Amino acid sequence: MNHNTDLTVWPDAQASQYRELGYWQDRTLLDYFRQTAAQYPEQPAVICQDRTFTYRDMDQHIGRLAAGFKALGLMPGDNVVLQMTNVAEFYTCFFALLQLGVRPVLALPAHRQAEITYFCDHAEAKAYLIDGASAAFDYQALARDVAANCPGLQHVIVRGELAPTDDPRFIRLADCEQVPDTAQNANPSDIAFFQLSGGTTGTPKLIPRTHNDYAYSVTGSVDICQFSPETRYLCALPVAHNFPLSSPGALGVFWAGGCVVLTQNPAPQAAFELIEKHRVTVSALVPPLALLWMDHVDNTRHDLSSLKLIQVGGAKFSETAAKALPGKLNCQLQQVFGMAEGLVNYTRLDDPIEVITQTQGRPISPHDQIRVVDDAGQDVAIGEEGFLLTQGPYTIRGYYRAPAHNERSFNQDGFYRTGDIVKRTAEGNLIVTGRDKDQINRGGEKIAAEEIENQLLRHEGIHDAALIAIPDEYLGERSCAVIVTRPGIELRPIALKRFLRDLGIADYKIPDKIAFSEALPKTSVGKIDKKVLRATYA
Ligand code: AMP
Ligand code: DBH
Repeated sequence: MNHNTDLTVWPDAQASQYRELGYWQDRTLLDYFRQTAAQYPEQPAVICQDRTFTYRDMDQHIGRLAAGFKALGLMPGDNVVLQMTNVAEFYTCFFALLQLGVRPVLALPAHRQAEITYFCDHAEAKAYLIDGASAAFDYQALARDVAANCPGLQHVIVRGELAPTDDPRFIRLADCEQVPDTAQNANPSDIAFFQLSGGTTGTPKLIPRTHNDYAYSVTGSVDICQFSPETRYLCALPVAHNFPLSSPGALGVFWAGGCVVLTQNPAPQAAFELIEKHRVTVSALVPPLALLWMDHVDNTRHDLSSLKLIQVGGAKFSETAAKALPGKLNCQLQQVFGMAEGLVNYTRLDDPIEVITQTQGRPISPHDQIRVVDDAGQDVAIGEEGFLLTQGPYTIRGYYRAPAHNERSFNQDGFYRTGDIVKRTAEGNLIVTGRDKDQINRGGEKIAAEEIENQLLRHEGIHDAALIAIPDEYLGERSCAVIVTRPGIELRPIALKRFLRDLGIADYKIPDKIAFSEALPKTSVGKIDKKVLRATYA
């Protein structure tokens, strides 16, 4: 095995097998896009508010941006942080960077100074690309703070008009466009970009995805979900997230020649209007959004009859909700259980309704290896609960520059320890029943408990802190911080939330609830006993 800390490669035997099977095609992600662009140049590829981009438009923008990024000095193997809202420029920037062999870290719009600064430092990013025209948040102000703390950043590239700044590193995205350059400088078996892990540790982990492995996950997903040139996909989740990017997501749409309709606002009113206007056929939702859409569908005047399929994933969708969705939205349901590290499971469109409502589906590939094991690492029987381990043609073998963490997250045989507790049915479908990782899944948004605990412990009035999940009707889980203050100190929840926000932490990671306790319960080995805490605060 290659122990390069940047990219842990697949063993030679597997790599050759994946090539022989045709899974790894040794083409870049941009090659797939360009193939469609050549086939359907006039077809709309992306609708972004009142702008429609055909495949040819997109292709030309990509070439112009690639030329401009190259002129700025971005080189193959450089890393950059890409933080866009749901706008067409996310895809043009993404592909332009990939064309040059420059590797974007796919930050989420919710990330703030703490996260972005960490990404810039850890990846030694040369540039930071933002949506400076967002009405929802001032990303230019964020970028000024980030840039002040990251001397290694050479460019801040801004979609929209530049706000006044003395920092000469700021440049408009539109000013990057040059005479198109289509020459690629990317190696399909190399890192294409970085996804972000939901995380379980003090610092977020970067997930290196190669062209070969990612392209295969998309191609496999397109087949399973039957995307075609008729597909009109409403992207209501953040564009950079693995689910709407690749399962089959926007890339799946591009592979098939369909059209991505973007929305900044996933709420029912806005989404329903777009579904009617653009005759949307499919969308991907997290469970709380699916519930919200279901709640509002009876009161809408919009015609949703074009909808054929709603995918739900990111967190467990209850069987009750799963049963109700098809009748409510008058379309099919597909459950999707995936992870940015790789493995994606789908219920199939022709599965019996019980499978669709009661399971989270089965892997994309016949060569995804699934193990469900007990504490001792022994395989459990069908129908028994166990820890899910996996390896396969599109599941990573290691995080980026995290050797100590990799020791724990992968076993000797290269299996990724997902941290999910599942049961496998006789037909091979997985049912997610729990979690063995110290993470809160807040309606699909993952929070690493240790990351927030570390931040809380920076407060001088706090002696000890634990972040736990508490049940929530809509979100599935909410976060609760249990705090032990130092003797004689009194703290108010509102002040603590403010403290975390001032540290520049994304909003969804701020604890929903803050409770105070005299002491935290400990296990026999002296670790905080979160089971007891969860039972106490549920
Ligand atoms: P991430 O590591 O941030 O990509 O999040 C992946 C994790 O989300 C998985 O390991 C699961 O814990 C959770 N997850 C994703 N989809 C589902 C689903 N359909 N049902 C239950 N949990 C899910
Ligand atoms: O939660 C996830 O990360 C996820 C869910 C569905 C994912 O990465 C995916 C599909 O690809």
